[in-house]
Amino acid sequence: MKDKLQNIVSEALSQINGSEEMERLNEIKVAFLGKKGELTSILKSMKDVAPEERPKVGQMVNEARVEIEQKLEEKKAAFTKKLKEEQIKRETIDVTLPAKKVATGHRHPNTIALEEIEDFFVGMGYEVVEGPEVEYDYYNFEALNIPANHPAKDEQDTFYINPEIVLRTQTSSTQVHEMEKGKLPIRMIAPGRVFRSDEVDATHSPSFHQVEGLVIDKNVTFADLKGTLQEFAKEIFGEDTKVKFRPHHFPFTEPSAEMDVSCFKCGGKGCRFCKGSGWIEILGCGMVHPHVLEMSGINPDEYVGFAFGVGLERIALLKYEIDDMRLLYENDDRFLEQF
Ligand code: 2NL
Repeated sequence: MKDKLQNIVSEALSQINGSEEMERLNEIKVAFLGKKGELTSILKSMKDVAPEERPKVGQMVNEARVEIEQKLEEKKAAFTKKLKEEQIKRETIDVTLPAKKVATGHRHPNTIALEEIEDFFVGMGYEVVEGPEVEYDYYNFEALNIPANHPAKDEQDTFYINPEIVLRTQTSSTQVHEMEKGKLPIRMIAPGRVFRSDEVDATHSPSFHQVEGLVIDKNVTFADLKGTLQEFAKEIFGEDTKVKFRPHHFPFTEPSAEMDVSCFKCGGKGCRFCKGSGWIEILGCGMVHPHVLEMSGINPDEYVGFAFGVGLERIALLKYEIDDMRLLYENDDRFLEQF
């Protein structure tokens, strides 16, 4: 009986040692320790053993079971460890490999230009104020001294919702609302979308963007206007930029001017970019017309102001040397990802 047990144990151990995968261990367990297994069959043959021998045989069978079970556990642990090691090896990440490029969005050239403009004026203590795109005719025209017979009011140029309501043609309307509030002094810029009934081409669009500026205080002079806009030009087009003011006419300012900047491409010598003149027209400006102040409830004997208006697209096109405005509205990835 003892020999028989030892044979069973050594057979079990050798099978366990020789096994090459986890599943095999289960088969061995069933074959030796299971209900119909070899050890169990020995227990069943106990009835043939003399009663005084039975405890001893029982103990031997138990020891054999424990030995086989221990060996099974050891082997199982070894398999688990090996599997884990293989998995770690398989899943190792080579941190030295180049990373996949993550596609990020790009700011639209208009946005970049606007943020630059806003940063400059906010730095000078101006407030950024936005207003409605749909306006009363009064705020868009009348309050700005634009008379009823002015060509800008023509249906050819302006989108009318009804005879009293328009899509704003400039963001001055937002500034008129600020003036009406009566909180002085005012230092503000009004950026936003404006509308004009233009055919689409390389330099026109029925909807584009403008940034207007307005300063109202006591003792404001044309020199303040010139100094402010000269610094603005340097900020946007570079430290070496020179500016030139040409007399002009706007109904809402008096005197009025247009400002040119020296060509940042050729430095003023004259090139294709500035059409040989060395100068590029940038914006319109002037001292706020006393009648405009008066209409919004500001006493022109006490307060003076200067104002200016600049086309955002014009700045973006110039700055990034884009030769067709339509590119700004098509949202073609190949265009936008260059910025
Ligand atoms: C241009 C010219 C300009 C203004 C806008 C303005 C606003 C108020 C009062 C007086 Cl509330 N003026 N705005 C003044 C001068 C020129 O824009 O060519 N813009 C693209």
